Amino acid sequence: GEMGAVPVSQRSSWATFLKAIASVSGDLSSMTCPPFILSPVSLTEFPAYWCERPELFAAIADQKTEEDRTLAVVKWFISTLKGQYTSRNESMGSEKKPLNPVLGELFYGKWPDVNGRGETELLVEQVSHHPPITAYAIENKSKGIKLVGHNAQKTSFSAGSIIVKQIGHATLTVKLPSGENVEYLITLPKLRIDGLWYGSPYTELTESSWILSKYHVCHIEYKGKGYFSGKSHSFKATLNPAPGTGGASGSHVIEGTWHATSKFSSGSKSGLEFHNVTGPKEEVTAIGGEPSGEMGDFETRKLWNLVAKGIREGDFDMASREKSKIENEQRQRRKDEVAGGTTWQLKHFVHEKSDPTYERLGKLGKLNPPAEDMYVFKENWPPSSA
Ligand code: HCR
Repeated sequence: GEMGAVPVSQRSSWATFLKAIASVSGDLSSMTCPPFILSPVSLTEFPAYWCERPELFAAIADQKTEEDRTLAVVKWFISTLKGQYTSRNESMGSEKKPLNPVLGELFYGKWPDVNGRGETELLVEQVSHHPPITAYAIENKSKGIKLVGHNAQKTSFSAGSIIVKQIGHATLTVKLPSGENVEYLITLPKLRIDGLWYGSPYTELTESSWILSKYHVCHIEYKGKGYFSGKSHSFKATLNPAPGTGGASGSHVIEGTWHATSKFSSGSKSGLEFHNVTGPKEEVTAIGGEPSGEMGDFETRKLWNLVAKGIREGDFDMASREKSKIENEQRQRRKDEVAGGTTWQLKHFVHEKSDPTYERLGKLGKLNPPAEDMYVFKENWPPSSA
């Protein structure tokens, strides 16, 4: 077929890129792409997609029963998928290659308190460069809800598509009025990026992911065109009581398309609307992380400012010059560390080899792998203004 969406002058470089990804597998992040497919946004901004419907996040805390709470978690989770996986197609015309964050890159943001839902804070840190790993914490303190997670990607190429296996997980902790903390382990779906040859990549979700707590097991299956309902972006979530809870609540099935709406059925009730993301979302407000309220040199929008400007305005010479500056600076830092016998210190997270919550709750979904590492959030943010 024709490379319809690729500017004529970039077609041979796009073909070269596609041939290269077919042979390089594992990490696409540092591969050079033709300009038309570059995004001016760094991957450190992506965790904001978890909370673009802050009222759904806050609503988790307002539920009275374990079952309603789990359903609220599932509803919030499903409602994040549209932003996570289709928003670049809406804002930039297709999926694009995000900026590859540097080690220690930071992003801070918040969603304001509206109608008593409480303020939600976001903090992101790039905790590894090779391979790229991003850690984040999102917290609504007034509601007692906190999401902490990290993610990395392992990419491969199959039948003309990029397959992205997501590594990492998130844990949502809800502090109940009784003082009890309920944890939900959230795993991440697999992605297939199609439309590559034409130069208009888009994402479809495949296989399945889980939301696991000591009370409930929710398995979410993803299918594209031609399955379940025949529609793109379809999913089917099955929610059951966790083994050993005595089946205190029934089984529920939620089906629909994650970028639009879904329906809930349970026992005699069926066909009730479950989630609906056809309405507006609320983008995060970026904030400076310095005590003065300014952005520091490692904060993504300051660090990549000129690269992003070049990409947005079509000045790719400036973009690539400024990108080289950042990369050279990074190489020099790593050399200096080796020479000085020091290592980079993370600001907000501590890396641990295992995650007890993942191991404990993961058994309920027979997760593979049965164990994963974690980045523990140091909870020292924001610095208390004395
Ligand atoms: C795979 C991907 C980078 C990673 C992006 C992730 C998985 C990051 C975590 C978010 O929570 C969800 C998310 C959404 C994105 O769909 C996914 C990106 C899609 C493309 C990008 C590749 C590294 C770029 C491939 C290059 C192509 C587009 C030319």
